[in-house]
Amino acid sequence: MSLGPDQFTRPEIFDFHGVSMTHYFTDNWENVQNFQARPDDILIATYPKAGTTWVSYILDQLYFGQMERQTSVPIFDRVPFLEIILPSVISGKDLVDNLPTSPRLIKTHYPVQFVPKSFWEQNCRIVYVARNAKDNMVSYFHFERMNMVQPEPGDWSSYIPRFMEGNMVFGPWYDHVNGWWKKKQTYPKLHYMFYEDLVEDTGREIDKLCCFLGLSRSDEEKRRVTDGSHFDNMKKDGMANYSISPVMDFKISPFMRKGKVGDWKNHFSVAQSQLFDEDYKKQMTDVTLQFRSEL
Ligand code: PPS
Repeated sequence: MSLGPDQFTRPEIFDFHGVSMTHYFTDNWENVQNFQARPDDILIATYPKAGTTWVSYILDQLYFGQMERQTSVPIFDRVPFLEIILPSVISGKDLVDNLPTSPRLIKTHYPVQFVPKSFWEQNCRIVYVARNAKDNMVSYFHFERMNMVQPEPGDWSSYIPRFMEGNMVFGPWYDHVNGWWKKKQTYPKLHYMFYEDLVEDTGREIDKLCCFLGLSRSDEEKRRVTDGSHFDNMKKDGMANYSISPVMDFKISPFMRKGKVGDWKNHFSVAQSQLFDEDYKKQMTDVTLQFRSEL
């Protein structure tokens, strides 16, 4: 019998070294902390729902675009999720260890302080993607509705305070984006990018990525990656749209949902938005880190 969403149990959130987590991302903690990075590994780090899959797809295309793997291996196996461990499924860490590619592209949602030390020791390149809080929250809400290994999200009005309090898997959005932003000041091999910039001009952001990664690609090649990674194309791509993930129920919501900046306006009431903004100002005091919630 093949695995499906019914076979998984929604987890409880608990405090883990000061961060809200679920056991699907902590059960393999020791092994993950002892992970041996290689100097050419590339870590793609994000708060959940900030554009991980999009940037994974772009990097995978830039490095391995013309290979047969792209049409036969799902993105979550090409760019494994380091800390995930689900029953009856190979762990993310073992998937990374078995990757045939070089460089290895590795996904994580860890806050910066959880990253295994060998990434720092090996001076690996890291791409961090951040997304404005309101759209990030909306996307997370719909994701928790359809993903059976996430906690039950409840209704929207109770979800907003939960997000503001940081009682989310992988902890508060605020700490995550700030923690990685601070790291950038002392770790030069970290490229910090924004989902909104990618939506505004994907080609420009791909140029910046190539520069950071030391990749020279022809204009034609970069155009192919820009067009190929368009939301509509990725949504149709069975290897990129998560349609074969065993834990997601697409009858509730698709993984590739809207891909827009500003969808929060369809979810927040005026009063909810005002309350959120007031709290945001208190939590986000570093003026050097600015997000755009509309374009
Ligand atoms: S996850 O589960 O944390 O890895 O999810 P993640 O990939 O970080 O985020 C999913 C959201 O990113 C949107 N997405 C895109 N937007 C624009 N263009 C492209 N190509 C693209 N690919 C993924 C996806 O639709 C989710 O956002 P929402 O707002 O829910 O649509």
